[in-house]
Amino acid sequence: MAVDDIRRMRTIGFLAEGGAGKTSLAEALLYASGATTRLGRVDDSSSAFDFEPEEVRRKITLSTAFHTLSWKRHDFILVDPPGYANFLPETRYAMEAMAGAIFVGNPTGQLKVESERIWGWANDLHLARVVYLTRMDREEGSVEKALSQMSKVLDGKLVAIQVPIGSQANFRGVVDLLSMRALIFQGDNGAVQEQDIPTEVQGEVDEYREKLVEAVAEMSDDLLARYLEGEEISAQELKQGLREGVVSSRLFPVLFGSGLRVAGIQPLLDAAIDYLPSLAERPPLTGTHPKTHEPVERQPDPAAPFSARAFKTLDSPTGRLSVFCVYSGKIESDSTVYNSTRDVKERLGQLFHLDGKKQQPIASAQPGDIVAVAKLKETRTGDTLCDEKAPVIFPPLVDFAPVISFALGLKSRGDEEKIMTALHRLVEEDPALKMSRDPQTNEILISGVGQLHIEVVVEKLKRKYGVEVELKAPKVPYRETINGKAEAQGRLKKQTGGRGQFGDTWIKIEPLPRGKGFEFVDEIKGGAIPRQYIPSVEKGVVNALAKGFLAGYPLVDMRVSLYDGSYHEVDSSDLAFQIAGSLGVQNAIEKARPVILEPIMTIEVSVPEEYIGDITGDLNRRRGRLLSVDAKGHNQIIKAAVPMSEVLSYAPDLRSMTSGRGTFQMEFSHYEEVPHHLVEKIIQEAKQAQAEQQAR
Ligand SMILES: Nc1nc2c(ncn2[C@@H]2O[C@H](COP(=O)(O)OP(=O)(O)OP(=O)(O)O)[C@@H](O)[C@H]2O)c(=O)[nH]1
Ligand SMILES: [Mg+2]
Repeated sequence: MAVDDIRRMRTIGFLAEGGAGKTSLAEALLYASGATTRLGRVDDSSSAFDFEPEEVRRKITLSTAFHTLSWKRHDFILVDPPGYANFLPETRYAMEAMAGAIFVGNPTGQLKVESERIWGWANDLHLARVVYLTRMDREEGSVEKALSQMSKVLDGKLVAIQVPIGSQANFRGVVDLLSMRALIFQGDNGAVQEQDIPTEVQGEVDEYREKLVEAVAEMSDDLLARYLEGEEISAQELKQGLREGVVSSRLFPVLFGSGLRVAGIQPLLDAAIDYLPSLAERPPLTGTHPKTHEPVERQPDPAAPFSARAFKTLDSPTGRLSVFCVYSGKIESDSTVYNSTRDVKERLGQLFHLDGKKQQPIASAQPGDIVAVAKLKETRTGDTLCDEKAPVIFPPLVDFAPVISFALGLKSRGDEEKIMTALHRLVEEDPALKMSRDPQTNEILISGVGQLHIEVVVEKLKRKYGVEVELKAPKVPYRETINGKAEAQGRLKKQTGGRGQFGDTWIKIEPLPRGKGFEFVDEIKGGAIPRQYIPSVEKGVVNALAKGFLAGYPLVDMRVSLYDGSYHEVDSSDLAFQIAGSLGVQNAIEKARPVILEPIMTIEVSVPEEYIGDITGDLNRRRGRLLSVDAKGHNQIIKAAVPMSEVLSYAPDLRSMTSGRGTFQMEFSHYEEVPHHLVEKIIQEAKQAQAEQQAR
């Protein structure tokens, strides 16, 4: 691929909830454009995008994959990320590389919460989108139903630019509302033939053409005035106005088809060219200068200084592969760039485009390109690469806090080092995976987005690095907090041999809303405590909060204010004030009604109708709160909020309750106060664990 004009490039992502049909649609685009000679399918494991063994086995996308194609003198790079909740960090990172996106829905208009979440991220990034409703061969629906359903949850103006002809087995074509011609599907490769509009859809066509013209006219005062005066708006003006609406993410055109049947695919390729922007039409990217910290802008222009961001790392059989998107300038194979995040130079070897797992060597890359390069020494996911003479650092990637943790049981002690090395490499690949040591038990902990995320990690450990581990029930990350306000003194006065230790603090504490964490406020006036000891007090407070009060769990969601105190010219020290701060906050907590918080998960259980009673009854016994029950195909989706401590081993329980027919997904939602009658039990268990630890 060698495009001289970057306006003829389309770097396009597929966005939607899990199982929507993104990968199937991407395969259809490859096939229809001639990039592949056979249609790859998720269901028979022949997709170029889902190639990792863990993906093939589950038939879902776990990791973003890429492919190039050419269509009508435009070069596309397709970006196919996951959609299931457990893998959304990967999706979010891939969105940094997209210049535009195809949002995948279906003609029923039903969308899951993951779709809503991804749509929200796309809004944050001002990402231009066309909406493609796939599964027309299967699902019953209509323009009216799809648009009204989707409009309930997606903010943004959806506007049909096609009306489907027939549905399900009888789905045969679409009417293009711009050209006002019917496009009838021909053969199996997504081609269409133009015909007159069939009379059966004429009414619907007139209705949605009118809505389309109106929506476009509203984009500009001039067009609106002419439209209101009844003047005809030309096809060219309509297309131009629509493009402006899409590029500025004010309009979202809706198309119909079927990825699996390769139906309505050429019109989608055309729409991607006509309406989605290249990177050149995207706003400049803002970063900061690494030395001066002044804001720096990078225009998506090949003539500008080079800048790029590594947004993905792959541990491939041939070594580590860094994938980056070029935002500005040009870069050639075998050149040296500057990693501004780490302040090191990196020598790039051969640059590649990725076609699934295949690497295609390229000589150079420019804005809009997604490029892979092997064996970078220092570069990690999220780092900025740039021209050393014009340095910039782009903002770091969004951090996803882990919500579920497991302790790793090792098959043999000697494996420990091997596992640590392997885990380090997996963490490099997957920033949402965190690894730590339990300070109490010294066990290796891995934390991630959900059960499935962690299970996949365990499989990869075995396949890629030959290490086997067992997952042990995650420990519940309880927290503590306070329900009331209090003030107290913390005073240390000791005479140790010669020199004494003196520190005296007055501390006020009050609760903050859930999720607000910890705030320290310095309200010392008139030098009651010298400046240099204020950080000492804060450090003492932080240490005390980390140790917990009731059961040893960290205290959160509170404001601690230091408002008075006293000191001694000779005997005061950093340490004395740390201890005084720690004592002060502990004395205050005692009076501020301390409580224990527990993590609450949202769980979505999918079961056949006959199990609803059993499942909801069981969730009830687990202190769950039912949120909704909705039909989805042949199954019912039960949604509930349930304390994490009650669902630590839900997977086997659900399996036995439903003879293996139920599935579930779980995600951290928020923290809530533990009911009174359970507090004592948690305190006792924590004490026992501490005692066992000390006995060891
Ligand atoms: N009938 C029909 N089935 C489809 C269509 N598109 C996808 N499917 C099926 O839906 C299932 C999921 O399709 P995928 O393409 O893997 O969906 P996805 O959005 O990539 O899923 P994840 O990447 O795992 O989030 C597969 O069994 C597909 O065969 C379609 O247009 N019609
Ligand atoms: Mg997929």
